[in-house]
Amino acid sequence: NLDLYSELKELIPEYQERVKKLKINYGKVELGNITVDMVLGGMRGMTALLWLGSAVDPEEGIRFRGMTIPDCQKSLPAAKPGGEPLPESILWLLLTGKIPSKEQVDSLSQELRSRATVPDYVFKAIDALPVSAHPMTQFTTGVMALQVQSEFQKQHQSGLAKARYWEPTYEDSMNLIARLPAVAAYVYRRIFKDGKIIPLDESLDYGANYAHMLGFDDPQMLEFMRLYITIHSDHEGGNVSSHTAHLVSSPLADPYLAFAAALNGLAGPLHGLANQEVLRWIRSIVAEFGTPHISTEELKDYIHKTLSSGQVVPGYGHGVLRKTDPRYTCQREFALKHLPDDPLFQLVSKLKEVVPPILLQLGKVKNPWPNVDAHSGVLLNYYGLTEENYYTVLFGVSRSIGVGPQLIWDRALGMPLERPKSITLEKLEDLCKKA
Ligand code: NMX
Ligand code: MLT
Repeated sequence: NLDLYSELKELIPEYQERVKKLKINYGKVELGNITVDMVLGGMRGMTALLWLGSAVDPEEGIRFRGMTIPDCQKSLPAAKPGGEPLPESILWLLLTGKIPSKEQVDSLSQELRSRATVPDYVFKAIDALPVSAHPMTQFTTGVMALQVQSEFQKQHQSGLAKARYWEPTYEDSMNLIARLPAVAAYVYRRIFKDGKIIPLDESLDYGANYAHMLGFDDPQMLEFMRLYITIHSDHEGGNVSSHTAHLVSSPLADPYLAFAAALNGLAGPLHGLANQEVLRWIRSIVAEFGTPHISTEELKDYIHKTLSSGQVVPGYGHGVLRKTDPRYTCQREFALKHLPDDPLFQLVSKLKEVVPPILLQLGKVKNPWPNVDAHSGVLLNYYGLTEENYYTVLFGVSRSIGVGPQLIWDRALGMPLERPKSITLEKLEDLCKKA
């Protein structure tokens, strides 16, 4: 099949059968015990969600449908031979579990461009906010305004049968993914440039078009944007943004409503906003010493100062990972290839040596290694996207490519309303005393 919809339609009965068999034959199989630590510790290590697109191994990091980032770089269609994967490629892979051909990816690029028109009232809704509103607030407002065109909401109100829920979810998810770059680019240009919209270029792929609409056309920046979107797309189901989208869509809130909620979680400084915080922190180091060429001792002092003021070191640590994030590593490889002499890149490299031993000394940090956010800012900054308050919007656009497919599968597999049980403090104490 050249088109994604037909490919998916063929796959759905097979997956439905697999899930049905699991429910009937293995419903009582235990996946682990729930402990007090899990209830009081943010549900770490508790396997409680079905997520098709990707899985995170603590030691190895992300695999997208079983493929590591280097596998994706090797096997997924790119804009040019040996180039970075096209975001359309990862979207196809996440939704179907299959590596697409270049023709399939080109057809998906075309489909996304054909869905990309954003109604004028979306820009007007953003315009109602002060320019000083945070880019994530403006972006999420745009997403809420896009919801006006939800097919799911419309068809559900007209009595759509449950077996067909996935169809308008597909429409909404694809429209959402297709329209986000124009909304996100508008936010950027409104706040930081002249406010004029740069129209979509019919000859460009998804990642390149987003960069182009922001106002960047350097071919290296376009490649970086393709890589950036690909690696930020999905990180299994338990991270705050993906989990939020899954939860909010479970009572049949449409993909726009679910994704806007996800973005609000992404805007938290311990999640997606960390990329903004990293560049702000790096800039504060440079400002303190008046140069990016800082000695190891000076850096150590600065890190201790950050920690003793009660702040976290942004870009370090993770809820699941226990090694350096492979998304950090692939950005480092990109930087080594294209900007090895950039002073901020060199500072980021030095931080990777200096931060982990200090975090380890604290004795409580489970993962002292850098995560995805420790690196992205210096690359964006190098290519001229210097406004760090905008960085989480880039993460948000990318995350739609992981969330959209799962929302479609949630409806195709008839996933129920999510409603875990909670416990009172008294009951918890009572149970513990008896244990
Ligand atoms: N700097 C200082 N302290 C830290 C850090 C850090 N980078 N990472 C963890 N800790 C502390 C943490 O605050 C906690 O302290 P306390 O017991 O006093 O509350 C303790 O170490 C144990 O935390 P962990 O179990 O290691 O980490 P957890 O799973 O709770 O949290 C993060 C994970 C990612 C929230 C945490 O590592 C962090 O705050 N990192 C900095 C922010 C960041 O980079 N976030 C981006 C994550 C990736 N993303 O894009 O979402
Ligand atoms: C993500 O990409 O969502 C972050 O690494 C956070 C996570 O996985 O918990």
